[in-house]
Amino acid sequence: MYNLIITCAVTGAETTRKDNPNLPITPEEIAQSAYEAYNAGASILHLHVRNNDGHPSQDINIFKNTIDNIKSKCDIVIEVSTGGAVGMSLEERIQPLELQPDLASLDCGTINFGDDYILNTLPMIKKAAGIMKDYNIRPTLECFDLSHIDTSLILINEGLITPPFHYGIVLNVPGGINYDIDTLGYFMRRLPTDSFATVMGIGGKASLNAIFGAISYSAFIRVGFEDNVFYSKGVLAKSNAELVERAVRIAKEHGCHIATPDDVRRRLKLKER
Ligand code: KMH
Ligand code: ZN
Repeated sequence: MYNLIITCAVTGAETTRKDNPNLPITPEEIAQSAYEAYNAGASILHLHVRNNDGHPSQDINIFKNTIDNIKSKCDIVIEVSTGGAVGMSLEERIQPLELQPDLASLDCGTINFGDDYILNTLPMIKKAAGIMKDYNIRPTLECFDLSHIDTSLILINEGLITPPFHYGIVLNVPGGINYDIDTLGYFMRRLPTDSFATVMGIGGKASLNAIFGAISYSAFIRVGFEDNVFYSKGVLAKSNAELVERAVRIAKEHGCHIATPDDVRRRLKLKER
């Protein structure tokens, strides 16, 4: 059975304390939540940060403070978000790349995002990919739609992205493409050979279904408050770690091994630290 990588997205940009009062917001809270998720079995942290009033921010100093805090606790692989929050400019979103993290999300296209939208034109995507290449940061190619996979192929053909390719398949964003196993299968079949893929279902039901779907395709899992704040229907999750613990239980029942951060570094060929 395969070695399964679990990413935890502990905060996100759009989730609020109204959605779940246990949402970590300050650098200290985010670091503590990341540490608990790591102890539960997460080997990658997908990182967004907030400013003092809880609003999403891509401020490099807040990222640095948070990353330093996390690194003092554990060696979880850090994937900074360059998606940021809806409405942010590309320049604002790419600030944390200067910290040269292990991984960064690279959103591969434009799509509805609830009542809003996320904007990623081809020139914007190429610019972010070029900076990641210069800094030797492995992108997680976040695809919210099938067309985004085709866009990633353009980047690959132009040499902006080199193997091994790590995809993030994001299904069930409101206004986007719904999660179901057939749809996931279609996405998986469209990936370049020898790609790695992490599957994310947005919302309680899709998030849980996506765990089973990912395992059935020998893919990786992402859980956390960015994607889903519920443990079960109408029941809020107590912590990000609780969601990771459940993913670990399901994966182990299937016979999977749970990847460590060093496994991730080796398999995704991340730069030497
Ligand atoms: N917050 C969304 C607008 C990413 O991190 O790359 C974008 C997002 C994706 O969360
Ligand atoms: Zn994100």
